[in-house]
Amino acid sequence: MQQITNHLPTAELQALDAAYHMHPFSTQDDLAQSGVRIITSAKGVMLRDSEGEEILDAMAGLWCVNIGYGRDELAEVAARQMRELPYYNTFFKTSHVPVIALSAKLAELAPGNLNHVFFAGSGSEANDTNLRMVRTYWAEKGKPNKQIVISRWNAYHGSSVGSGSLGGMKGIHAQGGLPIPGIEHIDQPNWWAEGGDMSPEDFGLERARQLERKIDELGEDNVAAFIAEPVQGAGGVIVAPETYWPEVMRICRERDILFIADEVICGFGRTGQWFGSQTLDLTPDIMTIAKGLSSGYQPIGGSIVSDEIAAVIGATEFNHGYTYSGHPVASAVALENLRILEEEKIVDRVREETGPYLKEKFEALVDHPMVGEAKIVGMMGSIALTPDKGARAAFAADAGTVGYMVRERCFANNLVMRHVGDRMIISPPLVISKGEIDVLIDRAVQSLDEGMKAVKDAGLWASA
Ligand code: PXG
Repeated sequence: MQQITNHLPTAELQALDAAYHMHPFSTQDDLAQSGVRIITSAKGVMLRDSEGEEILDAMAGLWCVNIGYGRDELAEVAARQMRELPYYNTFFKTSHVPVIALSAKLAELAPGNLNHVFFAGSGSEANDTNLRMVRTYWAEKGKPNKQIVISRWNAYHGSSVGSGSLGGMKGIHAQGGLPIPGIEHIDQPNWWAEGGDMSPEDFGLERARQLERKIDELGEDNVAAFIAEPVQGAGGVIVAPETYWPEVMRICRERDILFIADEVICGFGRTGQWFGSQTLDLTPDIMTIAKGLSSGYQPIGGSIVSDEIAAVIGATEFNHGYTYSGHPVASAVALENLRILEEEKIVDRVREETGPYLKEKFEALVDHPMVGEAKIVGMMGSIALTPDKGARAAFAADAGTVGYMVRERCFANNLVMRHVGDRMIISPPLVISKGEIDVLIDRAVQSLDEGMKAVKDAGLWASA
């Protein structure tokens, strides 16, 4: 077989990719037609492709490369750990130093009484753990009927059978017989798209109280937990109105419902604190973690659980775990990533310096004629595209048509800024400098200008 290396022409790599590689969340046939962009290396916030183009990655990979690309320290830790102990399991009365050290560090960083970590290989796996853990918790407490988990439409919690069911993405539910039983969804706090004539404050309360109504409808004795992202990520960076979370917290406490904060995106500095729950003043019983835990350098996820849950689960045999739970190389790399985030004060810088700088520039995008609202928390932000700001109108074209056109302009202008429907989203590496933020915003404005022209030229500048 031929050697496949960086030196092959792009077209050949694209053809081999189309022939043999199946892409996640993609239409293979379309990709084979258009050809994929081949990323060959990366440093800091910049990607390089097989044509030698430099691309500003305003998505930190898939919301995960918090410390930026190319940190040798992580490579060295991985190599050292692979030589010393590349693998051992933690199932049968054994443990190892990297997983012990990482668990202790996470207990120190996590707020309140969240002091115990169950590891997984990804966010999806961790949410599958959570589903089984909360149900087991209530069964062990003598309340075996408390089994239903409430989630939100347009939430993303993963794409395995369990986590895809927990999520509220209709496209995921439509394939493979999801959702599984025992999961209920309520509406999301997306004021721009769904708030109608209500003020954001009233709408936030109304959406929170849907949780209360749903619990009453199902019966408090049948509900185990509520799961939510502090800021919805994959759903389009939806920031809830300020009234929403205090009300949700009140309801969870009063109704004796566990709260799972899915921190897979919000965790590890993304919102300007170690966890989104701290930024939004939430008190979870479990936090799901992945992505920024290792800055994507190794696949690792997990659940940080409260003293109370750990005590109840600890009294029985929990028949759950993954071959790679607490993988030594992934654990060592995650620990080194946390050291860098902490010692280089990257989270503090997001909160106090670069985050506010980005916020000012990003929110000013609302002055663009095609941008209706701009929302940003720390380093995750989104803008809503609209043909009519005053009316908060959606485009008449199918949702995502216009967003895709703007995304294509971003791609052409060497900026990775994604679209979710007709919202444009960013989530750059947390190490992005002020100068790089300027480049990001310049390229975004240019792409919006070009995108708006393309939308008008295509006759799509019309309200739904
Ligand atoms: N929870 C949240 C909040 C996530 O964002 C997961 C769980 C699942 O993690 P794993 O590691 O199993 O992928 C995620 C993942 C997108 C996109 O298009 C977002 C994610 C994954 C894939 C695509 O924005 N988030």
